[in-house]
Amino acid sequence: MSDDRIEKNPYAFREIEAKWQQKWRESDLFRTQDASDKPKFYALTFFPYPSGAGISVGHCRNYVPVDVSARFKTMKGFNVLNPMGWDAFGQPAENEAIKLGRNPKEMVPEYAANYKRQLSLVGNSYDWSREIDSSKPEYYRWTQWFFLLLHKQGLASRGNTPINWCPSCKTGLANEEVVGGKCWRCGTTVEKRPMPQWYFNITAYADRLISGLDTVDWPEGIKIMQREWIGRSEGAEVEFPIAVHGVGTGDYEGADAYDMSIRVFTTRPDTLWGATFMVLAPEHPLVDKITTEDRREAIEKYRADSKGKTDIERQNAERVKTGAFTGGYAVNPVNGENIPVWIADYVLMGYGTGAIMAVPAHDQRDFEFARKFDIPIVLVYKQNADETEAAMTASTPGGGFAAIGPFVGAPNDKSTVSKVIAYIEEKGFGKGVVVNYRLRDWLISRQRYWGAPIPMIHCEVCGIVPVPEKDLPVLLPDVEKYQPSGTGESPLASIPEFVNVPCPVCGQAAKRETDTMAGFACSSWYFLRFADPHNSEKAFSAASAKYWLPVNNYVGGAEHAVMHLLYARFWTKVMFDAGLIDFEEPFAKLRNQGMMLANTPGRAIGRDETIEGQEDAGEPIENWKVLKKDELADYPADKIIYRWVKMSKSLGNVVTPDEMALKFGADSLRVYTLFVAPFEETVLWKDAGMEGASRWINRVWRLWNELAERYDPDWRQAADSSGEVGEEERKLRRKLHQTIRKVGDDIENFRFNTCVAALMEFTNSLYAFRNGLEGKIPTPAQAILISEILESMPLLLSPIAPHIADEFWARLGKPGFTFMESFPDFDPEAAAEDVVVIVLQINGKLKDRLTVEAGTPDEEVQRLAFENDKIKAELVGKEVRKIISVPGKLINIVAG
Ligand code: ANZ
Ligand code: ZN
Repeated sequence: MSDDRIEKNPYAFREIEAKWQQKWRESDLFRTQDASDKPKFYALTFFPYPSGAGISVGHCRNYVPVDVSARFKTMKGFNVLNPMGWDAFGQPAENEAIKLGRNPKEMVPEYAANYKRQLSLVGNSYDWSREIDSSKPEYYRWTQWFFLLLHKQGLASRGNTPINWCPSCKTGLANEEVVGGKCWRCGTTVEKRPMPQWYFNITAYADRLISGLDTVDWPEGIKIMQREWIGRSEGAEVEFPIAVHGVGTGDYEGADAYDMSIRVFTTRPDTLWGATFMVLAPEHPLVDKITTEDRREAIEKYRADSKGKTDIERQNAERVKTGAFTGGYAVNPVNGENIPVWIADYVLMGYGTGAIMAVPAHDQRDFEFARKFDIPIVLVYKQNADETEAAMTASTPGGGFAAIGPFVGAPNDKSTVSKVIAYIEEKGFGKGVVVNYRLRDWLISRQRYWGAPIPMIHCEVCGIVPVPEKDLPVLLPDVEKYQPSGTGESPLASIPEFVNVPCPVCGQAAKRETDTMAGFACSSWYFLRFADPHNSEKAFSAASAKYWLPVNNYVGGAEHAVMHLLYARFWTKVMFDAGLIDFEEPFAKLRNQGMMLANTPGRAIGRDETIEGQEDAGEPIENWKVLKKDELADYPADKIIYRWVKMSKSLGNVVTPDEMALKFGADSLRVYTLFVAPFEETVLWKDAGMEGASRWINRVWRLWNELAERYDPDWRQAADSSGEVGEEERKLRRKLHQTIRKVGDDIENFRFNTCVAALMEFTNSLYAFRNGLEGKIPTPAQAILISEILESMPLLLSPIAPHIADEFWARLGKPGFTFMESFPDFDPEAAAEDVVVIVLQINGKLKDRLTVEAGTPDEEVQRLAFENDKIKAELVGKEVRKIISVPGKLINIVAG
């Protein structure tokens, strides 16, 4: 196209995008229909906490693809729910409000409005009539209602175990919020504090939380993390009869022949033949009975010493093993041997049965203990035939084959464990059991202001009483000072008007619970509220939940694997059990978007003189200080190090959608976000990529407008009498229909990058075609094809670049919006590649035929020929001497 034409027709994206966004708003285009004969589709992104920083282009990595699939599904004839709302309660909002000296009640709506503006700016098709805010009474009233439901079901209770306390956040934390002993929000080392707290009994659902994972389409990594977090450990309980003090009793006579036995829990019953001693927790009730007189003093002393130690200390693998011998013996049921019974603090009373069989050959703690106290070691599994106990320097938990017992030769794996469990059950030595989960109950109370008040009342007479449902919501009072007190009490405790209430049961003076619920309570059911956001009678109607749920496509970051995603599944199961809903898993399909990193300038602290300017000089992150834009000039360029880090306001490396929409347009930003990498991959933000996307949009704009001069609205009628169809048109039409097919498939499968690539490729083909037309009058068939393409392109582009799509549509003289049109169906005949049939011969005799795409390279055809079943069968035992190939026709294999 001549430059002259470009000048006359530049793509004025700013005006055009603003115009369409306004038209969409005015026509209420994205309002969801509640009742519809269409199949439903529910697309959802983790609802965000609206931070003061607003959204960055990094956030677009989940919002834009979800919007593309929602728009696509709408055009495919689905009734689509694509809502947005605010996870507004919780610490991030409260911390920011404290920092700014603001009231979160005023601050949050402002921030939410900014998010809404930005999300609309990138052209997202949310139904804003369904906007929800978890910090509004009309929402948290139902969060409180769910608390009462959990309480009614016996799943919310006060517990007294020492809690995880973050001294910096000044609140209790759930186990899921403690990462490597530190607070997940602020990184402060978490302490244990004895404080009565509210717990949700999530452990009661442990098995269902595991089995439900088999029914959902989620990334395997997230499923594994959840399974491991729940940590179901299976094993066996085995009975070890206690022998007469200090004296061997000879052959094992069965547990009944003894008046006592020690029951142990083991995950490795297959190592029973190597159990050479037993260990009881010092607190174990049998210790007194077993201990012989000569050992009593030593045992008492050991017990006294271990009293002050915490479980964490006792479990520390680094500690030198300590213990004391009771003087008693037990019988190993599988071989009748007498083995000594010790006490040691590495065995905990609160786990399993508080007693273990010790297998020093295969358990490291037991190994260290045996070496220290000179107790025999017996290998059950040998790594090789020559392995000896004496030469061991550490235990061998895995590998090898059984060298003793009835299963000699069996591998050291789960299959042998199962066999041994069957064996001990048959012999009556014990039974297979599941006794332990790593998962702990979910600590839900927070000593913070900005959350839903826990709707309970403490009465001296009646105990802890739920707030009657009719009195909900328990409103979060306005306060002057809402900073966390650090005393272990929430700021609400200092407001007498809030605290003092009559007991709903006896009417006497009572006190409200002053803790609030963790923000994760709000996000455990919001996906249901979107189905029925304005219901004032219920959290949601049964019919709306039945129609819209479960969520079809759920998108968010992998960091919530064992928090939000586990909690929401738990609440859903509780709701199912309460008969509120008819499904057990809230999110049928989950996808995790990749992060967006920005190349961020900084400098090395302390050693700037030696650093050369380069991308990521490998400087340890703690020696690296981010330079804000206005500081850059203070350092010579070669003293600045660049590294790729997550976009965040605190690092000053945020690129906003606002700037990008202004500079390149929302459609370009969408295209870049989708095209830059596969959806799940981490992405490096590059301005050049943004420019590339914008160039493509402009190319499309110019070409389409040029061709539009030849548009014939009646092309379909003309198509019947189009006359001769040339090779070039046939090829281009094939490309068009292949592109339609690919765009649809790719969006369905979250392959947004290849979807955009296909559109770009089609643009190239179209340019080539157009160049071939230059200076000629198109044939009737060509004119028809051009019109077909002009109509298809806006629809194809619509989910991805909706503004330019609607502009094209309007320029064809069509009313309405592409969003309301059907996504084009591809014509399978037109899309089919040309094929050729290749004759396959051996020694000149026909064996089979092979159908391949025309133009398939010869090596590929030969490869397929050798993979052909008949050819393979015929060639067995023969040597290939020669391959004769006639491209596009025949392959003859000479063999003998
Ligand atoms: C024999 C054995 C042999 C074991 C072997 C392990 C390896 P998880 O997987 O965490 O559930 N155990 C049982 N109760 C205990 C307690 N109260 N305090 C400390 N340790 C205890 O761990 C289960 C294993 O931890 C059990 O299996 C037991 O040691 C130990 F080669 O029994 B095992
Ligand atoms: Zn903290």
